[in-house]
Amino acid sequence: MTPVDKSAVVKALREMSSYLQLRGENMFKTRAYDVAADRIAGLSDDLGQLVAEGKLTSLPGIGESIGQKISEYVTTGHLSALEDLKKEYPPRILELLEVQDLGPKKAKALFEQLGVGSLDDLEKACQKQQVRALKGFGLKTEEKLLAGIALARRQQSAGSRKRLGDVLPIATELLAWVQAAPGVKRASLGGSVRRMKETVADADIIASAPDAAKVFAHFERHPKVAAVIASGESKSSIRLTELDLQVDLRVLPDEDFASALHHFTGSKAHHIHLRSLAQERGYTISEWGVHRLGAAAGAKQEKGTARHEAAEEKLPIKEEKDLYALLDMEYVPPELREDWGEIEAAQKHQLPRRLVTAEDLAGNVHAHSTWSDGRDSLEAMARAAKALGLEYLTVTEHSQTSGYAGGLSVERLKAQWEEIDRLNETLKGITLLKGVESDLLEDGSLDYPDSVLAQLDVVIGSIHQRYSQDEDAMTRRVLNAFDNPHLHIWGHPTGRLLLKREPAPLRMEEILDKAAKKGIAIEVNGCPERMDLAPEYVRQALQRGLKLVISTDAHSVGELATHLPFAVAAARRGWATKADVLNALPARDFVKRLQRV
Ligand code: DGT
Ligand code: CA
Ligand code: ZN
Repeated sequence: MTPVDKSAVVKALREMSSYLQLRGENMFKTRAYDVAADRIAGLSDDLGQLVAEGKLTSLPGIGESIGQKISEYVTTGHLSALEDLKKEYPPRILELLEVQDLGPKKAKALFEQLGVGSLDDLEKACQKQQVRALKGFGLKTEEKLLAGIALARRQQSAGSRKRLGDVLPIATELLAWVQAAPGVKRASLGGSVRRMKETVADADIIASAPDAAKVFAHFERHPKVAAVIASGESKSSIRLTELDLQVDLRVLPDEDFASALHHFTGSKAHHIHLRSLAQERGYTISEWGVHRLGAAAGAKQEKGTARHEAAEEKLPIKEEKDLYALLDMEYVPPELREDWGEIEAAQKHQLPRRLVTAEDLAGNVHAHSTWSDGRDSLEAMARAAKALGLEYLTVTEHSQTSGYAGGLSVERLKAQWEEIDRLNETLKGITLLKGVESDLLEDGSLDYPDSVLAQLDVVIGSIHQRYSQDEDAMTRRVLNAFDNPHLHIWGHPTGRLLLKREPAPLRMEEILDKAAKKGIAIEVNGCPERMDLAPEYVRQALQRGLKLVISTDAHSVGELATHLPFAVAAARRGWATKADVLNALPARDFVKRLQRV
């Protein structure tokens, strides 16, 4: 039996609450549905079993009436109370509740008095200045609502995507599960996850095995599967209880594995470009493999004919590199497959010889301990870095202005130096470098006097506050900071938080030009919420000859390791090689290269 899709139950309960709020029901009644939804979402027991045994109401927060509704939904797939409520409103009415500053009472008034039933309706009503005339609204509200609509739209379009950092661990777990399925010979992640794109819509897995049905049966039995969305001859799609993530698995005969893997790795843009090159040479590339066009190929293109089978010769592709070799191209690593110039470079054999890897790094840069807002002691961080085989760790706590993050006063900073000296004496095989992550203040000055900064090995400068500055002010702030000769590294440069906060407005080319002139290194930050700098800017930096540091921004022992793949991926997607990365150097050379005075 397929386990019950808990996320569908949770969604139905939340919708019940929203519709009841729109109707103006009292808060206790509507809250009860939200409480029940939270309870089900956090449930570790099997919901289907609880329903079957009639034990739902034994859960705290789930009363008789809501318990019955959950049972109805789980056993019949319908919730009649919800369906009745939906009939009373236009289909997109709940969009209104996504708008900031628009509660259920106001939404109710907009619907009843102006017939507003969607974001689009609301926008039109605001533009026609109808909203300000309603009782309890006004000009200010109308303006706020327009801004809220824009924000809600952005969230809608982002809402379907997820951060790579959240998806990669679970996708990797599913991959291992598939690899253990009966008869599986080869298996790999595909799609945007394999390309290590910062945000992804779903996870794709490609596998080869003689009997696809057996692999699908195993796949669909993974304990985290909430629902099987579709199960066919060559593809199975499931949705997981975690993240509501969809995972598509394709299983093919092993002779088709490499070309299928290549196809389902994408990107679509990379493929479209590659396909036109193939065509010029008389080949077709598709999810069914690579074929040489036969003499009769043109005639075979009528509708209904399986042209890939009939008059065309299928070429053996054992590995992805065979496919590129056929087109006289260098192998293109998945992270570069975006049609951002990698195809032209591969044709000219001008791709980077070898992209940087985690193993290339000698030191871990940008770490916080309990001295500021980290969760582990400095000694624990040092031992963990050593256990990871690293030669050095840069200690870069927050600076004094970041009081909320435990930023260090000058006295505290100097006290930390004593501990660092002591640890460096007692711990063998790992060197702690004295550093700081200094705020770049509003005017771009650093957060400590020059005399203090001059005593540090590593000075990272980051923007943490006053993100609301306009492009001019923000750009000047960064340019000014580069004039301080004690600044070494520009930390998490654009300040973006994936799916949460846009990059700060910056004139990036002007900034990178100055960084190149001044010898500032650029951080590629591996915190999975950041992955900052974005690949296009990493490339622009490298084209100017700038050096990178690949950093973890670790706030705990665990993050020293878990953040690293995302920093490396971001650098690779910007075409970085070992030679571009300063923390690939031994400690002494690393510090020497950072110094500007
Ligand atoms: P996502 O899921 O939006 O984060 O990005 P992808 O790249 O994983 O896209 P997805 O999952 O829709 O498809 C996986 C790969 O399959 C995609 O990268 C290339 C291939 N693919 C899908 N649809 C098409 C298509 O219409 N044409 C071509 N040439 N390839 C496609
Ligand atoms: Ca995908
Ligand atoms: Zn920071």
